Amino acid sequence: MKTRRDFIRISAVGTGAAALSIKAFGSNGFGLFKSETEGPVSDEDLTPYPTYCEVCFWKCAAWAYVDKSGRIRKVIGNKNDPHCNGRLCPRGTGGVGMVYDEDRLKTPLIRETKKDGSQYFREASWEEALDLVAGKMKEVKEKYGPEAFGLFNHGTPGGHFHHLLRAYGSETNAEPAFANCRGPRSSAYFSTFGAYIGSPESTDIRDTRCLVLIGSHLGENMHNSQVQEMSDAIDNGAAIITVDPRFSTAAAHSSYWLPIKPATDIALLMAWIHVLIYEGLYNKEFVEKYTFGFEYLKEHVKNMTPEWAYGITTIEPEQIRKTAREMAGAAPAVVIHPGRHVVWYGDDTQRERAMAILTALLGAWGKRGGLYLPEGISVPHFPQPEYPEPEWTWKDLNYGKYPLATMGITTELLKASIPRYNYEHQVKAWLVAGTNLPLSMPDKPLFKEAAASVEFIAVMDTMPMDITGYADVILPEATYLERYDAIRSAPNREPNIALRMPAIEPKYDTKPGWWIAKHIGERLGLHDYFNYDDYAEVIDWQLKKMGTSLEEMKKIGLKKFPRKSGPLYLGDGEDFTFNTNTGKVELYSTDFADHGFDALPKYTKHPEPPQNFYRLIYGRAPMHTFSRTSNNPNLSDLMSENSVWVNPKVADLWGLKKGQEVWLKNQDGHITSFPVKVRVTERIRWDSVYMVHGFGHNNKKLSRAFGRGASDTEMITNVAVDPIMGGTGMRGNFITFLTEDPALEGKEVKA
Ligand SMILES: Nc1nc2c(c(=O)[nH]1)N[C@H]1C(S)=C(S)[C@@H](COP(=O)(O)OP(=O)(O)OC[C@H]3O[C@@H](n4cnc5c(=O)[nH]c(N)nc54)[C@H](O)[C@@H]3O)O[C@H]1N2
Ligand SMILES: Nc1nc2c(c(=O)[nH]1)N[C@H]1C(S)=C(S)[C@@H](COP(=O)(O)OP(=O)(O)OC[C@H]3O[C@@H](n4cnc5c(=O)[nH]c(N)nc54)[C@H](O)[C@@H]3O)O[C@H]1N2
Ligand code: SF4
Ligand SMILES: [Mo]
Repeated sequence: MKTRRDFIRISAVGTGAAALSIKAFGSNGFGLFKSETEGPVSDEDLTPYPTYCEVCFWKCAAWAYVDKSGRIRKVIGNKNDPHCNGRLCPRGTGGVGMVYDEDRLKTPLIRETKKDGSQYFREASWEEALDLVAGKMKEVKEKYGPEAFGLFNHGTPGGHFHHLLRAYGSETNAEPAFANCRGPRSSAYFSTFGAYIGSPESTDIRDTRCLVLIGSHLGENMHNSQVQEMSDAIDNGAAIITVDPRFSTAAAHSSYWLPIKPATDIALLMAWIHVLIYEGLYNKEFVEKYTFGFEYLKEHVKNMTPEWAYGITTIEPEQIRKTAREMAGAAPAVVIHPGRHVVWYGDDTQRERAMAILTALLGAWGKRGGLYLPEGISVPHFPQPEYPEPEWTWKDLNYGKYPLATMGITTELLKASIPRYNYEHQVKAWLVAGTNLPLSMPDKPLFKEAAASVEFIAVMDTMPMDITGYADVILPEATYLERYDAIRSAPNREPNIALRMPAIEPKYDTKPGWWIAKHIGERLGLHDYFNYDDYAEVIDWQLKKMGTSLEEMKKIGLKKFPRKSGPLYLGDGEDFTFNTNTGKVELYSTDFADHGFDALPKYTKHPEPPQNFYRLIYGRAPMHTFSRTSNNPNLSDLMSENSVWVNPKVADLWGLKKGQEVWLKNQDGHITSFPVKVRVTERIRWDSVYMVHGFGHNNKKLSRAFGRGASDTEMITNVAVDPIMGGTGMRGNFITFLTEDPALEGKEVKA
């Protein structure tokens, strides 16, 4: 029988220790993967090179071990790294599959049109590809100004292109990882505490007595160190409260599972706040000393009783009281996990505010077992000229609409690319670096229209992902194991940095992102911004300024620095000024009030699925990252397609059998391009269906991923926009089942 612990533990790969017991992951992580077939090799015959993982944004520091023939044999976590503590998740371990995937982009490609109008990509030299991009950048600058050249980016590769565009004169950029991901929590926590929730989140799960997961599906969502800490917290007897309409991995290890009716979380949160206040369970010292607006809040939640919330959430009043008391009993050592992909229903900043308020009432901010006080170290700027000041930026695209957005909004950049939206500022060309927009942007028709509207698209990627199909020129980047990149520096319990250096030479005719950006920059006369021959020079200069060097970092991979900001936690009764309008934790948000938004969160009812339709909810699988790993030879072996989770009652009603292939059709008549297998399970509520995001690829060049499973994104055409920061709420989409191939029936297929 599984123990609670080994189910979610991340493997200590390389030591042969018992691993995460997700079905497909064996006892010796790396042994599962293809390189093992080349025969065993002892560690003495391998050379380790420091890197940090790029399979997801957690960026775990690691060692890539290379054999004498120049082949990477394994990637193992750096044991000093607080992101991973020496253990990589299955995706990080399998990351080497990105290098050896024979479907990789191998050479620059340029779109050509034949006489008959059909189009294809032809192989090109770097000279030609870089000339083409630089030429278009010059042309756009002359015709429309540099601001009209927009950038979509994600992860480390985007950073080099961001630098290029800033030097060129544009700050028109956006990443799906903001408005399609964590944006609402940034605005909510900032307006409450005057501080952002960074990445990794400053959750002190290690020492918590109670962890509250509201949709955060840790264990499937593989935030590496958090999953490890959660496993330890469970062993130490911490209570886990999971709120999820689905019986998630986390729910299976929880003391309480609250199978909430989707879209009603704010009602539950307000009822918890009601219980804490009206049963006198909140932290009075914390509230008195540090907060603003308690009396308003008390009055506001007066009638938001557990009985009121029961009618909305379907969670029994007694469960609501019991879980609130559980939190109060553990306070201040309570983590209300802020979540990460929090764009659900369009009122997400308000839900995040309610979570922040709950944290404050429990006195869990800046406390052991709650949220700790993170500290990072800044990496010095390499000597280069100031960037030119653009005439307009992403901020102007949001202006007057989403006042509390802290970054560019991807849908705004798309709309600004379409003339019929008549934006004052128009986007005419795109650079896309490390983001797969067709699978990550909701409202695919909007994306397609925008892509068809712009004059030029350059895509830098490692794989022939769906986005590359829209490119005029494709720039093949070397994988993270083949290149230098920016120094990783992220806030944590202790400031720390990690180095990424090439473990092997780039395979095929691929180049590192820094090299591509530099050679475009040189062609634009921007040499002063690219005043180095090798990015190693930049890193060495920065490291020396920080009191170390490239030479030292090559040996250690990760370096920690002493804290300068004081202890990890707030002392009892210590004075502290918060960076808000009132200098206090704002239970009542003056910032929201000033902008005409509700200063206190309130529950709003959202549309329900029509008859014969079910709400589409989605999430992660431990062995995949979005759409980027579905073709990875190691990881597709572990999970090659997704399925649609259907409650047995619904399956009965429709006569659906386990493993049967169905097409999904949404409320707007869109049908999935590919069928998906049914998984009949009690683990999902009857009013919803669930899918793992990242499957249903449309590009035939992905030999393993093409047509495997279905894309949740194709079903997300209704977007509930958050008025506060422009987040794209994606869970207000409803699907029904088609049991016959819609193409055979001659029905119109919109995708
Ligand atoms: N393995 C893996 N891990 C990842 C990633 C990955 O691709 N792969 N991606 C990373 C990224 S970028 C992000 S942003 C995070 C996302 O991870 P989270 O922030 O944890 O994800 P969410 O999408 O908010 O939550 C998904 C869960 O919400 C539940 N849910 C759906 N509707 C509701 C609702 O109305 N109420 C409640 N309470 N729950 C609901 C779903 O059943 C599912 O279990 O994961 C990160 N970790
Ligand atoms: N339907 C739906 N949409 C979603 C989500 C969802 O759950 N469902 N999740 C949302 C969330 S939380 C987020 S954060 C976003 C993420 O959305 P994206 O930013 O689009 O993330 P990925 O799918 O990881 O796409 C990464 C792209 O980068 C490429 N890539 C990988 N490594 C490298 C590299 O080293 N160099 C270069 N140049 N390219 C590389 C991959 O091949 C892939 O094309 O999606 C959001 N959209
Ligand atoms: S959590 Fe996994 S995929 Fe993400 S960086 Fe760490 S090892 Fe890589
Ligand atoms: Mo995300």
